[in-house]
Amino acid sequence: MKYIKVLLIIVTIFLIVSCGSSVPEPLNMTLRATDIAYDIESINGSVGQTINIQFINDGALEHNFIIDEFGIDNLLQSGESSNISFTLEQAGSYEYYCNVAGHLEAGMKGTILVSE
Ligand SMILES: [Cu+2]
Repeated sequence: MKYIKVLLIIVTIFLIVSCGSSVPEPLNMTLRATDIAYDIESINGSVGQTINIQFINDGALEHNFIIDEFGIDNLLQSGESSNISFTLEQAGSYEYYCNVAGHLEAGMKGTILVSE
């Protein structure tokens, strides 16, 4: 009986250690656009991580979600939502923004920080 307990502890430790070195868990999040801002202005991730964003336009105007480096360009009308997925390949800082006239200038942007 004692032997089984020790074995279970060893197996548990092994599982924890092996999980730590694998691909990071996906980040599932909701991002809302209002008039004229995003509700989240900074997203932190790590290399290899997949980001799944449910993008919702809660505003009365149309709003976009663009990340130039990832080729993402997702224009939504008022009340629409869509799911956006991408994987972080390289460390760095990436800007997301809305290109509807005047919105970026009004501060409708945010940053994705990707660490190693
Ligand atoms: Cu906008």
